[in-house]
Amino acid sequence: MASNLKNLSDYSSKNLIAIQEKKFAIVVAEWNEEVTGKLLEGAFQTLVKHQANPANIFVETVPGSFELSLGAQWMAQYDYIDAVICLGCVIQGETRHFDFICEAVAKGITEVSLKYSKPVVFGVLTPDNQAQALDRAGGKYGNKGDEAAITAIKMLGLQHTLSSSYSIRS
Ligand code: RBF
Repeated sequence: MASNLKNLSDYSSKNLIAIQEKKFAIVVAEWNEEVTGKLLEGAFQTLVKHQANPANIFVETVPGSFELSLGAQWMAQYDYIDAVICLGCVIQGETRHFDFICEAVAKGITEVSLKYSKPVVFGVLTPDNQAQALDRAGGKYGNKGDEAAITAIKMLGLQHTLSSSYSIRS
């Protein structure tokens, strides 16, 4: 579904768990800071709204979205980090940079997630222009940062459900 048909800040309660004890890393790109700052605000506030302790949310910045994968890896490698949320905004330009960055970061984030077997969330906007980006960073289509935080919580919820239902069967 295209994001102009969905409000990114709406979500169901499925797999939402208590996250008081969970530790999160948020890695945020400095490029398009006026957008990524709003994504960060949304992600942080959503975690806190779901009872995360602000002291358990570790925020680090990387220069651009291309560097999100390595930033995520440097955070995910710590056992105490339960989930990593990557936030960036890559705006379609006139060069092929857009394709290279989007492809690299999508692949890189997936690899980190699988390598450490923990949620590493792709909270990266890939709009055609800045107006579209702002519409999805706390504007009329909600906030991609909220959605990224909810995704992290739901994946931790799923992990919890799976570990409690399958571990007793072996
Ligand atoms: N980083 C982003 O996060 N979003 C962008 O829209 C973005 N556009 C870029 C366009 C050009 C022409 C270049 C050179 C870089 C861009 N970057 C962008 C930065 C990129 O993610 C990375 O930090 C740099 O390419 C590293 O040198």
